Amino acid sequence: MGGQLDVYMMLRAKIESRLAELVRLDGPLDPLQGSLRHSLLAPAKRVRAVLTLVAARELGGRESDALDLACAVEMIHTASLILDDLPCMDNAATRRGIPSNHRVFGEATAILASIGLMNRAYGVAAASAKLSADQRAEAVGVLEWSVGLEGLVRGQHDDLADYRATMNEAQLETMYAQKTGALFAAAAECGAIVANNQAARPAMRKFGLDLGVGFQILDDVLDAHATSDRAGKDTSKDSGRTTFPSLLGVTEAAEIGRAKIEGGVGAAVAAAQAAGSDGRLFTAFASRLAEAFSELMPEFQGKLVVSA
Ligand code: GRG
Repeated sequence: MGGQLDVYMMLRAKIESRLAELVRLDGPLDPLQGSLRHSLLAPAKRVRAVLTLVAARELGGRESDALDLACAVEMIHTASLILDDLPCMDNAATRRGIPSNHRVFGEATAILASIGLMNRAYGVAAASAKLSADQRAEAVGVLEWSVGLEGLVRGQHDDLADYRATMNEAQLETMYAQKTGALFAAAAECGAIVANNQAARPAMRKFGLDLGVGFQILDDVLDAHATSDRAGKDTSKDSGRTTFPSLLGVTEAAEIGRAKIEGGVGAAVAAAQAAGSDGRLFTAFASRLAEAFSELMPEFQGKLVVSA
């Protein structure tokens, strides 16, 4: 978050410590528990969960009230990464700088850990003690939308389908909005729910979708451009697939990703201002999201700047 990097790190630390509490062991560490922890507690940016906290704060709520929903979002994201890495999907060897889940624990345990994590996420959201029953029900509904047939599951399906090879830019963008944007959208909308700010929900959904699409495009640039060591996960997985970099080249794709992220900021800032805050954390969050890619790809240094 630019000069507010420390704010980002502080929020991330709160999320990581609450995640560890939420999956604390009651009994011995068995392979299933080990598998779940392997992915959830591995080093990660936690961007979606931080977005939930930022949105709650900017829209008139309290970060502390949003912490469990933020952790639920992160659990769903982690569950999706475990599945994404499986041999039947991306067949990735590395994730979050360590071996992918199934390479350590086997496919069956990895799948079960992913389902366990997703199930735990809904449980955590439904039991979020700082929220009213209505808020909890709304949050669970938003999370369900983001995972479901208009969200991650649909996007991932279309990503793997044969017809991906002939997708044009608009179709790719729809698929990215589902596979990646929907969870960002749910993360931001959960912040509005925590803040009891119904009016801000459409703006948060749009903000999240734009952030997610831009983030996914930049992630494709990273896949095409960076080494696995730098990215902390397998790269060149998109080789031979239709992506923004394959259609437009990495430079133009990176600019479209940056612009998409920037495009969502105005409405988010306006929603924050309507709630009596200045919206600066939204701008800082979006610029950090884009700038994180230039840390991994120094050749884009100074080219992924986002402003309000
Ligand atoms: C049932 C939860 C569930 C999912 C089923 C497998 C699947 C459908 C969806 C996968 C969607 C997917 C992997 C999208 C890619 C999103 C993306 C850009 C991931 C990388 O996110 P970062 O960079 O990673 O935030 P860290 O490791 O920092 O969290």
